[in-house]
Amino acid sequence: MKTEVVIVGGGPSGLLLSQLLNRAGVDTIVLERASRDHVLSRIRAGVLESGTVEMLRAAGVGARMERDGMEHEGCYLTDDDLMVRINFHELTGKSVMIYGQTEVTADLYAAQDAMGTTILHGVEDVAIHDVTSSAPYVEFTQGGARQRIDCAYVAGCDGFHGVSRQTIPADKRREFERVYPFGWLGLLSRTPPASDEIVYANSTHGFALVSMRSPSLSRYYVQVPLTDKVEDWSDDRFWEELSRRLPQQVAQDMVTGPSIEKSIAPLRSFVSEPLRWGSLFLVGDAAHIVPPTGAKGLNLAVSDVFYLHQALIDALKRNDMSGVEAYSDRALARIWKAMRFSWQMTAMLHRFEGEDDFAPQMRKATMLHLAQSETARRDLAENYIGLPF
Ligand code: RFL
Ligand code: PHB
Repeated sequence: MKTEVVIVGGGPSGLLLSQLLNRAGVDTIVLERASRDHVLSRIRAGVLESGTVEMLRAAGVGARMERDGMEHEGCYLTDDDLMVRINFHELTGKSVMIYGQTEVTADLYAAQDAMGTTILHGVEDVAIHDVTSSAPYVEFTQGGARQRIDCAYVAGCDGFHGVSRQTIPADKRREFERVYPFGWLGLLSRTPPASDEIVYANSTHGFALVSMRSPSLSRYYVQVPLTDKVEDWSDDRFWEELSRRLPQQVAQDMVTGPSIEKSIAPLRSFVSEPLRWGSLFLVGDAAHIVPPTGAKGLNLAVSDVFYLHQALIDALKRNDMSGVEAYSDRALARIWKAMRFSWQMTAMLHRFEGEDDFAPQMRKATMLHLAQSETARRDLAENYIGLPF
């Protein structure tokens, strides 16, 4: 086989890149290890920055999001019973969209089907070859047969555990990592959300989050020790712990119900540099991970795709290599700012096991400062709604 760009990974990064490139007349093949149903069943992000919303519209996949997404003009941060509203709209003129990653992915698959692009599922043992030569190629196994695709470029959109990052020689890579000593236990339930806006709750019992997917579908999280297993958490235990951590005026409106999904995700900050190795580019979770506290994971994947799709179109259609050469530095500059924000939000809102008495006082003081200073709220809002691309 032959194509212009092989895209390894059919998650949100890979699908959006394929969508944008094909619309510009660039030929791609997406290689995805899992089945489409599996990709669509992973419950993950829920908050889209305004720049992400614009990108999805520009990619021609905005219609269902416009109809079913929920535009939020603010969110709450709380410390025990103190609630601080961050009014994004007033502070920045912008808002965020609540629309699940599963829906974004479903819209992208539908658009790709309509365009007739090539997405191969169930591929195994992807190997990326000769990306520092003028003739790169990718091999993989599908249905027991080894296959080869010759191409001009390879986009590594295969997530944190993918093969793309490992293709860059270890002595040419630099990795930066911070692992947090807790995880998030998430629960999805067919109940009306306890708040009409997202609530990031800091409490003496640890962090909790109120989020949603629709007016009748709630998504909640509680901070848990890394040693906890999902089986340790009955639905009853989850609801009890959640209401202990939320301000009384939020907890009192909470409607409980059976869980549809429950899972634990560890929290980590991770960046691998550079993002380019010859004709191979790393995109999204393949290159970086943020703790979910700032809602930046999916949004960063989209900004990487923004820089890369322009770079590849310029290279393939206009023979202009400037975007390809600048990709790593341009994307990393934005990535590190989102890393900082996600790390800061995580430190501001979580209880760290074994911490001293000073730490909760710092969190409380940060929250009081936010309550009293419009400058502090504007800074948070500007980062939350998303820094410019
Ligand atoms: P993805 O979504 O991981 O997609 C990568 C795709 O590549 C496939 N793949 C391979 N395909 C072929 N060959 C291989 N060797 C392959 N290895 C992997 C995988 O099957 C998969 O389909 O990365 P992408 O596209 O960069 O998208 C990034 C986002 O998914 C991610 O940043 C966010 O979901 C992060 N994230 C969250 N972000 C938020 O903003 N808010 C959240 O609440 C939130 N919750 C989460 C999350 C990530 C989680 N993970 C990765 C464990 C919760 C979880 C559990
Ligand atoms: C979610 O709705 O899943 C969600 C919302 C905000 C976050 C993280 C996750 O910061």
